[in-house]
Amino acid sequence: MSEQLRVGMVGYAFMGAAHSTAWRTVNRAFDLPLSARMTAVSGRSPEGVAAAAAKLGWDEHTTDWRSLIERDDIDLIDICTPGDTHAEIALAALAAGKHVLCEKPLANSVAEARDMAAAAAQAATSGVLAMCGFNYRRVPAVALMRQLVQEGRIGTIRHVRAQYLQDWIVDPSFPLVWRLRKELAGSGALGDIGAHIIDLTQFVTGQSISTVSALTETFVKQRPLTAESAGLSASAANDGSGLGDVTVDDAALFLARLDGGAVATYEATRFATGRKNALRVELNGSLGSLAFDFERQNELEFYDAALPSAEQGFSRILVTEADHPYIGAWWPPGHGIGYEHTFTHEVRDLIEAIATGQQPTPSFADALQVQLVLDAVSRSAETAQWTAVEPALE
Ligand code: SOE
Repeated sequence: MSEQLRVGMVGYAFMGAAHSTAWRTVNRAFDLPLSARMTAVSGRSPEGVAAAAAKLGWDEHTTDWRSLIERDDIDLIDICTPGDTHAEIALAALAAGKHVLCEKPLANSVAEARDMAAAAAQAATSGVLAMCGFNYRRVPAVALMRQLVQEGRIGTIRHVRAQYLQDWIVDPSFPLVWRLRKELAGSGALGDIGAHIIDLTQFVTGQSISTVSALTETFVKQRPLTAESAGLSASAANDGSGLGDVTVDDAALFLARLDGGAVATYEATRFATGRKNALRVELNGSLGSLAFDFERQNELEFYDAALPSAEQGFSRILVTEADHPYIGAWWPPGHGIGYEHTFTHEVRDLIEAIATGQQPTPSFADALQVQLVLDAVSRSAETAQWTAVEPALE
């Protein structure tokens, strides 16, 4: 039996369930130097956290996240709470010498993200490691996309076209859940799903966004109040408690320049009726193009302009073969994988990094850079001006 990595998880809703699945399956799929142990989960509701622990497979449960950090038999704190609590929990965990996995976006403000990145850099000097959970980096087709870019297969990247389209709040009677409240979520579509395409495009291109020109819109300005801390599947409130203000964006669109010379368009919206989880990225380079759509996540489109012209055309690579990133751990060729596997791959890479003392990616510094882009987009939308992304180092 390998040495253990004992995990304490804070939060048990959608992301908590996804992370639990990952911790539960990672050692079954991958041979790793450390074996994940689901030691304890915390949450605010005593009944809720007890039920979650039983359902998701945690050994113990508590309503006090600080008690997880105080325990000697926990090595890593996994933060799956709304953004308003990330900084406090992560800073406390790092100060106590616990490794940290923190859901995206890293924080609700640049100031918090800077504090977290500084604390992570400090902790790393004594071998305590932190990672931010941008799970879509670990879709095999996305990892293959990055690999092909790095191998020079599409040459110099000229265009980046990125969209993240959902439709779960199109109905104006959908309640005012935490993701629609700025004090809890930081921002709306921008931080929740725009952050993913910012991270993902920077990851696959190896270029960073330097300037942006943005607009944001809130289409439905008030929604039924809800007592639940529910997420995407919340039902409309009918308790007569009235309407509350939506304080975040429903959609965020921006143009950008990347520091490697590419120009880019980004669109993040929860009002793309009929689009459920359409995270799409297309890259056009001097030697070819690559395109990915999460609604067809086991596929990658590749146009190879190096082929004789009579043979050129977008080809559809089925990313289900043993020599594709991560795939060899799963099913026989051609069978494909799903959303939950991205989280399993994430914790697989995190465990490897911890076991070998390497910095896992995306680091808190990488996630701070995403936060700086989110901030530039918000400022640009407010001022209607092209806006530079602040440097990470002050
Ligand atoms: C809601 O928009 C959400 O759950 C995001 O918070 C996740 O990060 C994304 O993976 C799916 O959609």
